[in-house]
Amino acid sequence: MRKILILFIFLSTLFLLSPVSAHGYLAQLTINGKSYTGNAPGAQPTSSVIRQVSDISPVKGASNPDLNCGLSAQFAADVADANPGDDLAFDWRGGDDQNWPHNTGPMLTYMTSCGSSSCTTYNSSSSKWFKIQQVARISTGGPWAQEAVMEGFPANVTLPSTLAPGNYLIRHEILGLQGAVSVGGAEFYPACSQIKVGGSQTGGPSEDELVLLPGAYSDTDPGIYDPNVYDPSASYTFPGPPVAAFAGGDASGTSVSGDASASASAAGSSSTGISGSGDFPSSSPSSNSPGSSGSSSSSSSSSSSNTQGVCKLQRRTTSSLASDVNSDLSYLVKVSNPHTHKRRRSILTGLFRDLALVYRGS
Ligand SMILES: *[C@@H]1O[C@H](CO)[C@@H](O)[C@H](O)[C@H]1NC(C)=O
Ligand SMILES: *[C@@H]1O[C@H](CO)[C@@H](O)[C@H](O)[C@H]1NC(C)=O
Ligand SMILES: [Cu+2]
Repeated sequence: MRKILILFIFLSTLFLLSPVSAHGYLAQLTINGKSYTGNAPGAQPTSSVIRQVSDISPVKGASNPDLNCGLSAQFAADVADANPGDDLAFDWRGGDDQNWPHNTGPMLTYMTSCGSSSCTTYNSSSSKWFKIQQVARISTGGPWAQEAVMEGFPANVTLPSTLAPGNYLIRHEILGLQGAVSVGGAEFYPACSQIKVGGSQTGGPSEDELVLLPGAYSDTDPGIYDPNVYDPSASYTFPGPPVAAFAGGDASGTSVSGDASASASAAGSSSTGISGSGDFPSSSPSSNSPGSSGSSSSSSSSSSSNTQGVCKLQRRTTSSLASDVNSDLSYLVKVSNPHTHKRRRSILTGLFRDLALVYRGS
């Protein structure tokens, strides 16, 4: 009886203390000091420049169609004005507008042209994307840049200073690699924002820098399945194409370990599936490739096996506080999963210690 009582107290405490926002979404984009609010997943959408996603959970599986702009991303009603060289700040939040919960994995930024009309109804599912920036650990042996986001700071991106004017989607992506020691464990968090770039620059990507999303990644890419992800001195290989040369190339990344060769081959393998939907300024070497087929023939054999269980359970447990013993137990099992956040682990360790003391004293 006493054991059951203690277990009950333990479970109740656990549910009251446990952070529920294990995942998150792009809550705000700031361009040169002007802020645009994003709609939380599930919220009645208000006019925004950020495409609303359906859930704070990650996209799982490198060939998942939602890798494009996030889970069931919807068109947004507004467009933000921007100029080449502008500073962008992406403010990611956890589900309850707490801080972003992850600190492991890179952040990558892509863009695609929406063509001659505004991005408000542009479907980018077969669009060609180029990379403008990527960050991993801030230095060899240092924390991932993503850790600053966990501490409440936005992720910073600068628009290429020679970017040609036009309508663009800018896709900021966080990879949650806390589970990347197993194939399929990586969490993808892409978020697309609609911008209109002014000015009179002429820069753009070259054809071989363009990729499909999904298409550019595979679940077994070294930067997606990464057994050394927790080794601070291990080098990191970014997935996807290199940063476009006009945006500074890979040298522009703050990461010490951008790897153009590995990622170039990944991009190359998907390039047969690129359709001609991106139209860049004529000055750019990348005019459309009309002959190519539009079908996304991503060769990655990724299992899109759904491993979102942890997130689902966490939300279920809060909505039905300690009612369903089965989900409580599976929740406890999940706690030992490497996916689980460090902070939660330390809370749990503390709780277990306290309970052990109470129990022994009885
Ligand atoms: C874009 O097209 C894809 C493929 O047809 C579709 O699944 C998706 O819902 C479309 N996106 C929007 C926002 O309409
Ligand atoms: C973005 O810039 C701000 C201001 O300089 C800084 O405090 C923050 O740490 C930066 N974010 C990241 C992820 O490095
Ligand atoms: Cu998460």
